[in-house]
Amino acid sequence: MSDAVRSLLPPSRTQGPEGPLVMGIVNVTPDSFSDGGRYDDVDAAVAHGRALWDAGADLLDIGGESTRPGAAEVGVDEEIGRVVPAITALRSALPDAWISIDTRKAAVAEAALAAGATLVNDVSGGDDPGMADVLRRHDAWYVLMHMRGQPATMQHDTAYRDLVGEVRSHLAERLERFRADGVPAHRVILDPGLGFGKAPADNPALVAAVPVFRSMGHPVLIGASRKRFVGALSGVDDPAGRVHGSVGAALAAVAQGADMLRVHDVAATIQALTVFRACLHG
Ligand code: HH2
Repeated sequence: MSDAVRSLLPPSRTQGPEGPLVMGIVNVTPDSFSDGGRYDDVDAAVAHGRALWDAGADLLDIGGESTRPGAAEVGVDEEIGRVVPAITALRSALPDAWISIDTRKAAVAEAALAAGATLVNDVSGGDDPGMADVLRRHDAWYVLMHMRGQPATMQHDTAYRDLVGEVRSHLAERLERFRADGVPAHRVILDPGLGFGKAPADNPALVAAVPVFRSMGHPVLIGASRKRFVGALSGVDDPAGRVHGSVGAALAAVAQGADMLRVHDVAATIQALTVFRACLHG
């Protein structure tokens, strides 16, 4: 784990100082691909966040807009109305928890940071020109993810000449832009964006390429959880049934040096990580 990410460790961390940070997913949406409609009222979101926290999550990632392929866009006010009450309630229920906001919109990031979030998880990697200013003013952490196109269209063209090289240079360009806009570089985490404008075979290739992304000098996050490529590799259609395959992808990402994992199934991931690390190092 990189020193930068180590400073995000919550005091109550259950896994000890080594190993990746585990970001538990709390989607307060009606339509997320694997858990839409399950946690979209404040009580359900808090109960789910508490369960993930008790299972050992280091951060809770609150999302108010599905980014599954073909998902409809959500307006700023509606997204704020979904995420801010959940963040406020989670902040008071779990004061030690780090909260991350999964949004592409600077105005939503602003409202979420004001409500107590610490990190902005942006699957667009900074498409909103106002994002840098929000990050700078709040001194926020930022996940800069690679996506080609928009969620509505991202699976229309998934051909790359040089997959890893193109993802790397896109991330490098965006990093440079954020640096020029005064965003503190030591708070930026990179993510190659599994499933976002990628063909099925691209996703394992990006996990195997974690060392390439880490060589850019930033921590790396991998989000494989319950995704379609896991289903394709394992022959499981139902996203909720892809836990074992997702854990397999998570362990491979960690073996390649990933610093953070974004997962739905925190308990299963942490159990596997604990045994994996013990056996890897003897
Ligand atoms: N994947 C999803 C959403 N946000 N953020 C990062 N940094 N990396 C990812 O791989 C990533 C992400 C998609 O998963 P989910 O939130 O479960 O689904 P939906 O977008 O349908 O809400």
